[in-house]
Amino acid sequence: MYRTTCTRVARMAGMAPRPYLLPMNPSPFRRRWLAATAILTLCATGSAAMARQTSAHRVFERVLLLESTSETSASVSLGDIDGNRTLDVVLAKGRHWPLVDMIMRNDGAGHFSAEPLAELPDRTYSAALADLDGDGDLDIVSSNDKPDRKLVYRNDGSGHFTVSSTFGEATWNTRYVTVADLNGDRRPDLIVANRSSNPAAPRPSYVCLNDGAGAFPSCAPLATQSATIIVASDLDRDGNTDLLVPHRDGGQNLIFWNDGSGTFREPPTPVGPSVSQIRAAAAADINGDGAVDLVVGDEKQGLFVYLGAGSRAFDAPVALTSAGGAPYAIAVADMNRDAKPDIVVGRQEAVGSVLFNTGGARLPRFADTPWGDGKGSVYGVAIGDLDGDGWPDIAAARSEAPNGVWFSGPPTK
Ligand SMILES: [Ca+2]
Ligand SMILES: [Ca+2]
Ligand SMILES: [Ca+2]
Ligand SMILES: [Ca+2]
Repeated sequence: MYRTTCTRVARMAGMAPRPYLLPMNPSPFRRRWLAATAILTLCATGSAAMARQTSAHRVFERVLLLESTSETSASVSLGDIDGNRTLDVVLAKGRHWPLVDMIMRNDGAGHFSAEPLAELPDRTYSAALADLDGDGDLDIVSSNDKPDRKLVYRNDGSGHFTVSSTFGEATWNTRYVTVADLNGDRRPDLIVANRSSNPAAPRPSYVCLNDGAGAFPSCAPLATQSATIIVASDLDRDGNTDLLVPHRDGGQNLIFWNDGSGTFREPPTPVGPSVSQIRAAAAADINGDGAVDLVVGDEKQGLFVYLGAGSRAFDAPVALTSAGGAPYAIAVADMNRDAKPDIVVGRQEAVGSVLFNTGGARLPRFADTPWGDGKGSVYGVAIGDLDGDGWPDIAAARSEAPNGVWFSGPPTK
């Protein structure tokens, strides 16, 4: 039960749910860092008894800006990079313009010290944390845009990183990378989203399997046109992690079904409107019926849920909020510890939303609590308890505004 709950919460938090992250028999070292992650914080607080005591909504008013400058960041990731049981921050910076990626070490009370991930600036859209080589510490994979190489950084165990290999081609228009064990060997594989805004010149996204030692020597294409996010989740609950590839530039989203070997031979299933412009998406069982649902943020249409209907089918999109501003980032996590997954949204030049899940029946319902100052564009959000009070906080990667953390607090009234 414990493991099932933790796996579900990990999925809700948008974190890789496979055994390398939550092993049945973790090594002592891995057990230590697992204990320090938000996953276990969420798990530990997700019991029904706790839920009854803590169902009030939370507010996100206390802010810590992580930098004084307003640059171009697109992604933030959380994990204990140095094994001291605190959740550290990795900021992917640059987008089209080269910048140095940053690590922010957390003292456990939500105070951060910054250091560069590497000396050289590059055009990084996202950086994902995972133990790629199986030695018990979190490594980093960064999805640089062309013409930069796509990099794998190995952790020495103390949170110092060196480039150990590259993956894919430097010429890819890469916008995002995520990690999941696609072939069941307990090593995380890479899923890489590439963009093309020209329908006449589609660009495939790619799956790059782990060679077992944390390198990714070959990649296989997915038949896609343009993507800036890919969601790895077992969407049909057959035990194999599938891939939702939302369309970024005017086409239809596709789901690629994994046969368990990390290959995707079946024709992909179209889902959602025939015209989509999606930057952000997540998968989780929002309404608690056992079927995985899809949450998508369409730049022009707004925020929607596609409820899972079973048998690899999804219901028509349902709009989630009338709040303005293009949704650029989405995370799903239980923000008020009532055991229902909530939705955190970051927007372009508008305040974000925490959509507290108040539903329980077939159609989901939400209470919209704003967060953020509405400045800049929130390209990435990550959820975890950064100040050690047991409540999940919001870390935001922004462009044209400083990166920051919005801490969870009790309602003021
Ligand atoms: Ca490692
Ligand atoms: Ca599956
Ligand atoms: Ca559902
Ligand atoms: Ca909740």
